[in-house]
Amino acid sequence: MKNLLLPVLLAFSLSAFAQQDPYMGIVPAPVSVKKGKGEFKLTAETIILADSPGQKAVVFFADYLKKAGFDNNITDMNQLEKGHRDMKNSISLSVNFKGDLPLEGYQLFIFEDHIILNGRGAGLFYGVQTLIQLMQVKNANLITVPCAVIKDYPRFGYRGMHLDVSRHFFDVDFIKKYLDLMAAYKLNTFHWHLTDDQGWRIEIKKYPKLTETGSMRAQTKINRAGIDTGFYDNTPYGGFYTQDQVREIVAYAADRFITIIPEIEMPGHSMAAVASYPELSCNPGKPYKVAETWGEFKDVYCPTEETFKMLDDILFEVMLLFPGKYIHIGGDECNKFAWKNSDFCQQLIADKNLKDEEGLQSYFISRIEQFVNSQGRSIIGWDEILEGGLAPNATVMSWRGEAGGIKAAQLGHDVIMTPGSGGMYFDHAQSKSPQEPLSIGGNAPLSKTYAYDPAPSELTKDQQQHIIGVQANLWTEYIPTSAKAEYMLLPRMLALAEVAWTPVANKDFRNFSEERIPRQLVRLDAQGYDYRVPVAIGASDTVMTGSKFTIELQPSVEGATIYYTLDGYTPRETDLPYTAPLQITVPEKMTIDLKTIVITASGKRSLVADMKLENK
Ligand code: TNX
Repeated sequence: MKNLLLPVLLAFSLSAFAQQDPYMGIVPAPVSVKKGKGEFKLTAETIILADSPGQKAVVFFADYLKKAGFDNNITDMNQLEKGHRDMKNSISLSVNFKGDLPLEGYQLFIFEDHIILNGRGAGLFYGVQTLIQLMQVKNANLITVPCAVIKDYPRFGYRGMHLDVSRHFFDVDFIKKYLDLMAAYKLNTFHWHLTDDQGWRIEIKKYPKLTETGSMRAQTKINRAGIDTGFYDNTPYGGFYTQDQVREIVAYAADRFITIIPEIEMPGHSMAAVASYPELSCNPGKPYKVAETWGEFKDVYCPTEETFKMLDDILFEVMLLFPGKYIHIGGDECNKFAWKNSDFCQQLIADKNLKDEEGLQSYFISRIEQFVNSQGRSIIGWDEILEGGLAPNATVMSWRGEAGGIKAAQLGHDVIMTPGSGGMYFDHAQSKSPQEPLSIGGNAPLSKTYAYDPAPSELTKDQQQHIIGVQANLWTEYIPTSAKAEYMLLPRMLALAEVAWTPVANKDFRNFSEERIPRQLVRLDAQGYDYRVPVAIGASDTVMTGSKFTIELQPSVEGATIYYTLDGYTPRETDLPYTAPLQITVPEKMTIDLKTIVITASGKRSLVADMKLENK
């Protein structure tokens, strides 16, 4: 990120967008913003005061300034005489201030001659994130911050982003980059999907074969046909995190007030583990291999005492690495074929008086829950864990729509909403255009993600309390590169942030997509993120009828250029740039094909939007 900040923030200052935007470009939109007049000027002389200089938010802020080329030291406020908090040309970061703030909340006062930021714990950190979003680096000696008073706190305590590192592996540097992004937009929970059929990605000392064998697959399916057809890349693929790397990532996240929830999948999605230790399956004699394609597999963990012992051991090591309250135990898509055909399982169902294989699944999850609870932690499972009866203390992640979440909340269980139908699946395409890259299917445009409300009206006020938050998921079957992961993530993750943080009354898609997203994207550009460039504001794939048209467009990214054609060809940078509203007259019985593309200053390109102007 070093030295990249300068051009981004310079671009910011050229912006006219910010002037009309009631939220001053900030994402997620705060609870309350009162714009002031004038600006604060941060220079080498500015004094940075903190009453807790070691607090992570303070350290983060000092680091940020350093990277932008400002090495102002932090002065310990406690060593100053009383009444010096608002000294001229100072920024003070305080955890000891009068008055209460909601959990994770902050207050930010930006005056012309000083800035005060109040917040406790994560609150101070989120105040710093807002302050950074407002800062405009004018040159190597001057940052300006527009005057304002901002009061802010989150709507939900759980604001999650998931990443599947099994289907494709992402290295430590990328995970850190992902966490940076989450922190900048006030997300606080990283759901790390560490195991699945296609790869076991976390070192477990007691069971080394999990990574020796389970982290490698012989090849990967490349197309999206059915499970048994299609072609493979003939290339071995693998990767895993050592325990040292996991500790490093956990600490990195904690420095950004992000808790990591590790997911160890069971009883299904376990081919990689079964291939490493076939005794975990109901047919230990069968030859197994780490999965090379996607979907549901028939072989799963067998609920033997040996399996439970091994899973407890694994979870024990996992809990030593991850200090958070929750351990995600998966629970989704457990195929019952092997259990139906296993004498052992059928006998167990009879012995334990279980109803059927769903009852057996419930028994499985409850056994694991007992162990996790005995270690002082709690389990989260996908909504299938409701089938056959919910384990007593489990939190449910509702992914197949909201029904599972609603049912769990009615039963008095905590719930995290993450429905694919609500635009929370970032492996779905971002539009219906055939120009979108390969995705798993489904359509989740930015507007759909943005519109999602995790509090279902079917629930009473009390039951609503069980909706502890919301999450979006990034499954990576068709995401083999980090650039594509960023492309699928951005800008939808910013919409997620607003769903999770911003009060419903402050949400406004037009303001979000037309005023704030263009600013945020140019900022992400300079920080080295890839993203999907939205088509020009005002453009879309449509047919319009009439004879005279005035087409007004706006770039979807600040500083970007819109190029267009009227001849049916795909526009590129050699075509006409859009500079003023287009006046187009369509002769009778003719159709004019207006095609537009947005190309950013960094060279990123939008899809081509095709507007057919038809005079019938
Ligand atoms: C379903 S969401 C799954 C994942 C897939 C995903 C693809 C969930 C709990 N299970 O294993 O990757 O669909 O969208």
